[in-house]
Amino acid sequence: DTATEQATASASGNAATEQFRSKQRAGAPAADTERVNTLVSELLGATHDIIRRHKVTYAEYDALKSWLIQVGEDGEWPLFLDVWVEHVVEEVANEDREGSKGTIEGPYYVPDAPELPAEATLPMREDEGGTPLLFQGQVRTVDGTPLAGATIEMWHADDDGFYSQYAPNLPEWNLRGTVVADPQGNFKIHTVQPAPYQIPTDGSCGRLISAAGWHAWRPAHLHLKVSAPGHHLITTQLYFNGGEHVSDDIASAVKPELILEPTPVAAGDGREVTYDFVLDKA
Ligand code: MBD
Ligand code: FE
Repeated sequence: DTATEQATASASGNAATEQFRSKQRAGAPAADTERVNTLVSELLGATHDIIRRHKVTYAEYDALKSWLIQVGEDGEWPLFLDVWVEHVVEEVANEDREGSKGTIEGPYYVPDAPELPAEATLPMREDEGGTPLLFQGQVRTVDGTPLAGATIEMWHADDDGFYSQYAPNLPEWNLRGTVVADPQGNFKIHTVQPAPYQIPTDGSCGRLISAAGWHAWRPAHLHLKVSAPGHHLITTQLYFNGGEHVSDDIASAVKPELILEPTPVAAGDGREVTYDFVLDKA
């Protein structure tokens, strides 16, 4: 009975694993023996140092082994890696960019969301919960030239903290869209404010979080990919000033440049905010 189906760690984890596999088939780099030797040797060396320094026991070694096996069974490798590792990969990948700051993609991006005009409402349910939010801005080059026809892909959790295609009973493209900016690079996206996101507590990542005494929360966030021909795509997330967990994101993906300060709209309910994107030349 789908009406009573629950969001589980293994359902969302295995969906993220499948999504990752279909993306990866398109573009895995060839192995570079020298590089693999260096990186894997250093990773193993760091592990050996930790074992010696902390006198890791067989019981702890076996606990690690069974946890690693279970991460795969839960499909939670994308979640684990994107929460605890991706932020440093993103930092290194984008350290020379001059344009807008980006941050991690996370495990819940789906390509080819429905294309929408420059002023649009993201696909949502008739009774979609959450404070209405108008997110508007302009896409420009580093020297200030508007980027006509730039695309702004946006995806985010709903007012219950769930992502379409990773939780049951949501329309396929709920709160996901590809907005095409107008000839001046402008866009206006009507959506609803997402809720903070709690990492599934019933899977392997949840077990790690409770075993280590951490919390499982990410601040409320909008995910975006902004691109234009001849320019570097920016993958980013935007947060809400004063929101819970903005200063202690479990995924370490908040930067000061990524915090929005929406204001109440003059007429009607809801809030609005303007945020511009500056893209580097490719
Ligand atoms: C998310 O929604 C997310 O954006 C990241 C990075 C990790 C887990 C869930
Ligand atoms: Fe997210």
